Amino acid sequence: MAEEKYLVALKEAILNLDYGAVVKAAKEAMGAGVDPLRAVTDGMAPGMSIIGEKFETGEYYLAELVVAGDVMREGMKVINPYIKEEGSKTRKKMVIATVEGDMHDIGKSIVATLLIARGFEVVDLGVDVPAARIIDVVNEHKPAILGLSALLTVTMPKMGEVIAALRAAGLRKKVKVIIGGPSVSAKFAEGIGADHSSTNAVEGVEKCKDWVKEGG
Ligand code: B12
Repeated sequence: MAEEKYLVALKEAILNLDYGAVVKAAKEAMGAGVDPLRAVTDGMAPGMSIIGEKFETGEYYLAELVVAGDVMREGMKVINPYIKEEGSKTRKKMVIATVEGDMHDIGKSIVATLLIARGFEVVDLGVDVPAARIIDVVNEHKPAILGLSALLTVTMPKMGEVIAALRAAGLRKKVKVIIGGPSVSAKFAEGIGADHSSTNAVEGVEKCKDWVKEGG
């Protein structure tokens, strides 16, 4: 299929840690009318996964991880303006954050991008966000959904701390909580009292969409 060659070029630009190539591939893909969401989820994201595997096997070091993250961000900068926001009369709010102690933001940013494309108003708090700050923002913005991201085994329990803090503040029943990251599971979500867990941005965003549809 015609889109495939553009997706492969994006993936290879990430794998080659090549800023120039990712910008070029992203511009060419957008120029050719490739679906911008596919460019992210089926082009650049699979490249990032392979970089992760190379890090795990010792072929790549931390320096390469940092560069790969930056290269992906450069690609996102080109693609983001092409992502059309779905028309929605009452835009539902969503707050999203990577929990305290965790600096990984690529997956969370993809989720935020997809949410905006699906008609949500997104308050993205960034990375390394303490529970107290998340509670303050939920109090202030009153979102329909709170999304939490954690990639490290040591920071996953922080998502449970946020939910406990929501409960303590009397906010838990007012907001749905979705957790995400490569190691989350339905069992883990149940254990910490989250409503849903997702290892995949597209699936997670569909769940959010279903929730707000149900809620009217
Ligand atoms: C890039 C990367 C980094 C970059 C991050 C750059 C950035 N700006 O984000 C840098 C170099 C900073 C980094 C640092 C570290 N990293 Co790192 N990193 C990775 C790597 C290679 C890729 C992560 C990534 O971006 N993947 C691509 C995205 C698209 O996937 P994703 O994050 O999983 O997100 C998807 C889903 O999980 C889901 N999702 C994610 N969040 C959410 C949230 C919601 C609400 C929903 C619905 C869905 C969702 O949707 C996304 C798209 O489908 C992974 C390895 C891997 N295979 O994943 C290691 C990895 C996560 N890192 C690891 C480690 C150990 C570290 C360090 C401790 C290394 C060190 N020795 O210092 C530090 C920790 C820093 C910190 N305090 O956070 C380990 C974690 C092991 C563990 N289980 O705890 C991994 C698994 C590598 C490994 N095998 O050792 N890292």
